[in-house]
Amino acid sequence: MKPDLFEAPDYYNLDELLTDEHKLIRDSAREWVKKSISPIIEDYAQKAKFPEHIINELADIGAFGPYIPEKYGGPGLDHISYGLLMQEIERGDSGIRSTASVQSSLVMYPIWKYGSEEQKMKFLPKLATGELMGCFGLTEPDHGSNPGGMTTNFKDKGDHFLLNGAKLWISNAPFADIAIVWAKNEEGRIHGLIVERNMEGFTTPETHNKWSLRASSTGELIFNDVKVPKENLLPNKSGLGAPLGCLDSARYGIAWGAIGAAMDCYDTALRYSKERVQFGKPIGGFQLQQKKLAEMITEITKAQLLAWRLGTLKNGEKATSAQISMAKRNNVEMAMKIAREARQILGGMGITGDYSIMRHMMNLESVVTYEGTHDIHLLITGLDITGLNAFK
Ligand code: TGC
Ligand code: FAD
Repeated sequence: MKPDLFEAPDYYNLDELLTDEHKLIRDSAREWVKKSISPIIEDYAQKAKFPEHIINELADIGAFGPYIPEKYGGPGLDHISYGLLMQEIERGDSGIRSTASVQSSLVMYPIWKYGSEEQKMKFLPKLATGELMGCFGLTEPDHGSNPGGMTTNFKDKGDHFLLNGAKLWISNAPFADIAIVWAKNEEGRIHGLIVERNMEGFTTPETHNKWSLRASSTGELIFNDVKVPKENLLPNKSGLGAPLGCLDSARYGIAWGAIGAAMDCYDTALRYSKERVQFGKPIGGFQLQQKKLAEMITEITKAQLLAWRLGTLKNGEKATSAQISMAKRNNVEMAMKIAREARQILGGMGITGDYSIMRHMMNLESVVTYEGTHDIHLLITGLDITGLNAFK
């Protein structure tokens, strides 16, 4: 892959809206991506391997549970900081951002929000340092967009629960030490359970043959009469709203992350358009290429404003689930369109691994599907503005 010459676009001087602390966190993550991700990511993606050696470094830049309070080992940052971290990491690769999102929003968040004090003290500090890695099992083979139909279940056996079922498409599953698993009790009520790697009857086969998110490790979670100690049930929230609450936090991170992927594609295409000469002049001098680039920077700027405003709402605990859905949906689609257009500006070179664009383009096919598909988020907005539920 070519040297990483990334320069972040900031057309509306949005840096002025950030505090010194935000900029420090953002800039150190940006430097880390240049130093530790850009030189290796193409190779790992080609080999379809997750670079496990970066886990400690992700912890060092504060990417695991950025908003978790210091009492539990987190850095206690605000939501703009969390967003900026996701943006910078996804500028490197969506799969690496996935690992950070899952650890933060889908593993640490439910333990922090729904766990007992003992569970928080036992797991959160080790998750913050990467000593423990986690995954989140909601999706099942027959229940993706409709997780409320899940069939994974647990029965009360007196001194423990007995867990049976299967989860599919689980990021980090093949190497995770713990899994936050959503399952129904005998009354059909959804609860979260902390399932640990060494529990008998629990296996995590890896999912192969992905053309997208190749540097992220994806797998299944299979539960065959797994004995889960009762103290591993998350006691403070149940029902579908519990996992969906975690998704709000992860979707928020994706709304920022997608901007990172888009910025990288735009920056690469802009630089290439000024260097590549055809018909005696740089291709960036042709109106058709300028139209593409001008529309890209316009869409990136709009997405940045949306994410920043959502971050301020989130900091004030005022962001609604529907507002988060809108930002996830808009910003991922924006990034997909920019990746496709940027790829064309590079002509044939755009399909090679010498540049990051094709990898971003393929990754975004997962990002538009997971954490609620593009269509599901549209229906969430539709429900919010009409009051009419298209799901039922
Ligand atoms: P519905 O009847 O609407 O709601 C059930 C209960 O949940 C509450 N609720 C929420 N709570 C918090 N946050 C949200 N976003 C919420 N949305 C709904 C709701 O108020 C209700 O509470 P209560 O107390 O009345 O019971 O549920 P529904 O069955 O009609 O489904 C609604 C729908 C379709 C929007 C929802 O199921 C959905 O979002 N589906 C998409 C599934 C999804 O996003 N899966 C993601 C899996 S995890 C993943 O992809 C990780 S990728 C990781 C990576 O980054 O690598
Ligand atoms: P389906 O739900 O079968 O949807 C298929 C199509 O039908 C979609 O286009 C959808 O929009 C459309 N559709 C569905 N319902 C409706 C409707 N009511 N109206 C209109 N259209 C509809 N899950 C986890 O739990 N944990 C993870 O860590 C995780 N990581 C993932 C990593 C990757 C790489 C991928 C690809 C997925 C991951 N997922 C994870 C699963 C992801 O959340 C699901 O793929 C997603 O929710 C969609 O479910 P599905 O694939 O079963 O598609």
